[in-house]
Amino acid sequence: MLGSMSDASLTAERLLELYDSQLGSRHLDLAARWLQSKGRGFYTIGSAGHEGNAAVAAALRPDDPALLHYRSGAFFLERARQVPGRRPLHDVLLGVVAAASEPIAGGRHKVFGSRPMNVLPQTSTIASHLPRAVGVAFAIERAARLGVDSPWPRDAIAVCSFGDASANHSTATGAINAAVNCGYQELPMPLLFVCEDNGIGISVRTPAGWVRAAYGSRPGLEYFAADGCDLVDAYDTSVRAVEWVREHRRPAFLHLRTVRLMGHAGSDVEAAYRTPAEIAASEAADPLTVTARLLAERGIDASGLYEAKQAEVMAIAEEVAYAPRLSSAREVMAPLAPSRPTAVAGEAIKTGIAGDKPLTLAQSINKCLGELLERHRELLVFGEDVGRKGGVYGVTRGLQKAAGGAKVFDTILDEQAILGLALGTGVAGMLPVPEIQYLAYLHNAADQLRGEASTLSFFSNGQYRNPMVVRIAGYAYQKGFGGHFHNDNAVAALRDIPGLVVASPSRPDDAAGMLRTCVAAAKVDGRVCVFLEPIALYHARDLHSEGDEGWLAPYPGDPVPLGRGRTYGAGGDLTIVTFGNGVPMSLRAARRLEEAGIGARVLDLRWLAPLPVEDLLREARATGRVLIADETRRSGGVSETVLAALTDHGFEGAAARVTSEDSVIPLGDAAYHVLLSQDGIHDAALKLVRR
Ligand SMILES: Cc1ncc(C[n+]2csc(CCOP(=O)(O)OP(=O)(O)O)c2C)c(N)n1
Ligand SMILES: [Mg+2]
Repeated sequence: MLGSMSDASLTAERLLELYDSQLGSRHLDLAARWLQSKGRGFYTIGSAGHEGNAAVAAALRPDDPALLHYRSGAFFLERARQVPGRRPLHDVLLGVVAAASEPIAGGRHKVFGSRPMNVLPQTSTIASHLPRAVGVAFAIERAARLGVDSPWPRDAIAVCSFGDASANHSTATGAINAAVNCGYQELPMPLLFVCEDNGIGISVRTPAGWVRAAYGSRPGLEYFAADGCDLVDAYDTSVRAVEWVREHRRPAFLHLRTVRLMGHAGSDVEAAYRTPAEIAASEAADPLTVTARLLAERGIDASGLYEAKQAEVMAIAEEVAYAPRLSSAREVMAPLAPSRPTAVAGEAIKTGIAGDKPLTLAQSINKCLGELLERHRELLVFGEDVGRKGGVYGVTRGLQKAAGGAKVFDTILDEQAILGLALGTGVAGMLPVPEIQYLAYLHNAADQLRGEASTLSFFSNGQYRNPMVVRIAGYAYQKGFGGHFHNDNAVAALRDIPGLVVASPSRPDDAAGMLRTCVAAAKVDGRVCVFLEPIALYHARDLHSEGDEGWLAPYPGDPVPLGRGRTYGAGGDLTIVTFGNGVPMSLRAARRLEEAGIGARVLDLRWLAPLPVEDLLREARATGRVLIADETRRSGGVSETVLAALTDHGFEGAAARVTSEDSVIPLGDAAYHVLLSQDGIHDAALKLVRR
């Protein structure tokens, strides 16, 4: 046992305090089950057997940001002890009964979280918080270096905890790899990974010794191991691990061996998959009994403490059982998509002086990023190949040189890590603008947007936010560079994420104006924005004929308001509703229709979320005929939402759609068999007008 380190060992007073946290945690578990039995509680995953994590909290400082495993009751109570004015027993039980007055999630979920305690709430997707934890650890030093106000001091360290089964998840292994890689590059990465190893994940045993075998001797990851049932060992080892990370600014792995008591959750019948002997062995190692024994060995009288804590917790459980819950959809959804359009417009206007030199889409975005980097000290641009190379398509060319490697940098090839970096730097007060190299490669990391980024304000009732603008090069029609992965036109996975802003610029001037609005919405309202850049239009110059330079535009002075479309022409026979590559195709189709005496106007939606419904209805009603020209797929694509918006708002005219097929995009010219085409738009328009 390592408890012999005299300066680290617990005093009698501290031992009693930690025991108090352990007891509180155990009784919270029991009270949660009691509340459920009374029909008042909704959450019974407990911390029983893991109460040794109180020692980890005791070894840390309350300004060390923590992202916690769901068995962190004792950690939470112990940290609350270090922060004045907390009522953690109340708060946890308010969470269990989904009370609207619960201070972090406001009744939206039972999470361990608290802004004053620097505990960031987690979703129940195991390990999904680890990429963010890497980002938080990265941000601690980067914010200080750039002079950005961050919630955490420069000598803080980040901690994240997770279970033994979760340690196998690719999200966990990816995050640990990202942290080790940073350390290897000698970038500060003060992150303590805490694996609470109870030997099982629901019913599946972790092979004996596996966690140590996997993480015990990894170069660049300092390994510490302790008996999590023995408070003194857990504390002394935690102190060593925390001190090591704080001093070296490198990642470490604390392997805390625990037991799991009372099953996975209240509903779990352990006897179905564990022998009575196994269950008995866990109970014999109960950390509460072990601490009581430690106290007795030191001659400290702890009798009656268990019962006293039980009475305290049960009284609170009775008190909160009927606390009011969220009472309307409006109340539930309030933190999802904060929107202060005037403030956003005010912020967006501050960048950008109109230019007169015609630019391509790529040049316009590049210029805009340069200005935004100059204006915002906290803005970061990162991703694969964005730094030295300046992007696969040159969109970030020259930015690293101008803004410096601390603000514009290449990352490892891991989209999950890229988004994790955005999540962590975002909560730390920075303004991340990560790039995902191709739309197809967002999908392997989409949970970081869906499960993490877009839920943080929901599960923290707006107290935490992770502003970001994720630039994604996407859509099809690339000439000479074919195949599905570089021509992905699937946006369904983005369209239904609550609160997510999806920008889809087509023209160079709109792109800059929209990017400025996205960055302003991220800064002002903490919004999560996806900025879909049509690769095939990056370097387009012409619209109708070679050399007409119809797709160049001067740099704009004004930003584009969120959720507002752009109308081309005033034709009275039909309205073509489109976006992205569909815009120039529709404009060319409209010209042909005009030659045949048919007047078409073209509405570029510009924003796929929030959809510009007002503009859509106005332009639809102006002609009474709508053709949706949609380069995404027929199923799950944008046309579905446009049709639904027309129906929902009582549009009584004719509506039709022409889309890409429900197909994966093949290599070479075969792609054009399945993609929306200019001729297809033209023919569908004729058909609609002649209906
Ligand atoms: C990504 C994901 N897959 C599946 C689940 C369902 N699930 C919840 S907890 C759990 C087991 C986790 O075991 P471990 O990491 O050892 O933590 P423990 O519960 O033992 O503390 C599973 C499979 C989940 N929450 N997230
Ligand atoms: Mg486990």
